[in-house]
Amino acid sequence: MHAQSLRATVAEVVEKTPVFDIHTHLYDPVFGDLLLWGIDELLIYHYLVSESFRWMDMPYEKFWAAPKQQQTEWIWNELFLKHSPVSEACRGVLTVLNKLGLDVNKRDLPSLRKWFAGWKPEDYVTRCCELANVRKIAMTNTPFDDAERPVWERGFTRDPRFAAALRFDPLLVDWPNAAKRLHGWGYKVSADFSGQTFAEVRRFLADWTKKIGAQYCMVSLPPDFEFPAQTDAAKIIEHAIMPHGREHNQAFALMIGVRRNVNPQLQLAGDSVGIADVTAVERLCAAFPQNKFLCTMLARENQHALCVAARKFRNLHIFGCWWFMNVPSIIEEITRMRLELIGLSVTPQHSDCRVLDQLTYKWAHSRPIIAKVLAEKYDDLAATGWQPTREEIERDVHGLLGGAFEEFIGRR
Ligand code: FIX
Ligand code: ZN
Repeated sequence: MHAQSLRATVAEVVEKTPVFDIHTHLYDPVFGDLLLWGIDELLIYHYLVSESFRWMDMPYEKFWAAPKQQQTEWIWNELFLKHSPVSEACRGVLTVLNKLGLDVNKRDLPSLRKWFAGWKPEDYVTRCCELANVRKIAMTNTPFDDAERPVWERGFTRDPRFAAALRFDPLLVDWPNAAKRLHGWGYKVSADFSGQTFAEVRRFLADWTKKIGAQYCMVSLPPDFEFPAQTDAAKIIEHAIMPHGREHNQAFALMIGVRRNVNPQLQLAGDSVGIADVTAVERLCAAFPQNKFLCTMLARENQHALCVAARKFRNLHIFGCWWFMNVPSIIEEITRMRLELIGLSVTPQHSDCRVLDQLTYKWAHSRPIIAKVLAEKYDDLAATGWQPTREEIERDVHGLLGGAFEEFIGRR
């Protein structure tokens, strides 16, 4: 294949290959208001909240006390009307509107609102999945959420496009309170780990894995996460999550490096980043070779060491350019490095969408970067005389966009 047509083929295959988006905060429409969508939700995305406060001098309390439509008007004014919306998160809103066929140049928020008001959520899921070419969406499902838990407890017919992932941050970052909640739900646990505690945490994990059909379980952790250690988190991992993972052949996803609430005034937008210790991940992988780990890290400084860790441990699958890593310059750099270090045994991206519509922009922005980096790599191979066939390109891209992840979590 000529270099020009190789690049065009890779770009086309990456566009046309449906994605399994392995980590989002989206919900099956049966969860009602938990599934966020539409122009006001797009504007009040926490990425935009923190960017708008860089310009606004109103007290935080005034912002939070206002109705949502007032908040989004303030954000729209600051980030779209008073300054050009060049940040990645602002550009994302415009990409969404553009892909939906709306004229962004009118800068007309009221008419955008009217347009969105005409949709039914179920139909809109279909539209967004079509536009983003997404075949499956992993939710983030936590029994600790009082709005979510009752829906699972009632039971419902699942929308097959949504996969479940069992999320349990409180178990590892706030064990004393998590223990109280588990106790309240009938699990015989004690805050001091005495008696049946670990067996009962395992029973909790098994019950919820079964109830929601969890494809994997997951946690986000601060940068000071250590393993091994004399911490609640390390004990629960060793004595409950690891045996649970082996028994149910369930991978454990670690998202490491978030410093929650560094500015509480910003609420959900107030979290920051810290450099973590990748050796904790290596030690987990070494101590539990029969367990499978998925991992993404928040600090740019950790990306190289994490990739090296994946070279050393086949039970580690790295994924995504998480949150502050999810900007084009860094996605390109990290994706290139990953392909150079571990080839195609990686899931380069997840969307982390909180608002359904964002599927469109997150994938529209990432796909061309993945295609560019991959085409460069094939070009380098072509220079040796190795020409990838179209079938090989399709196979490789399917792997990068969710296939390698499915193979990893399915492996025994
Ligand atoms: O912990 C997480 O899953 C994070 O992705 C979120 O908490 C975060 O707020 C986010 O939306 C990042 O993209
Ligand atoms: Zn997330």
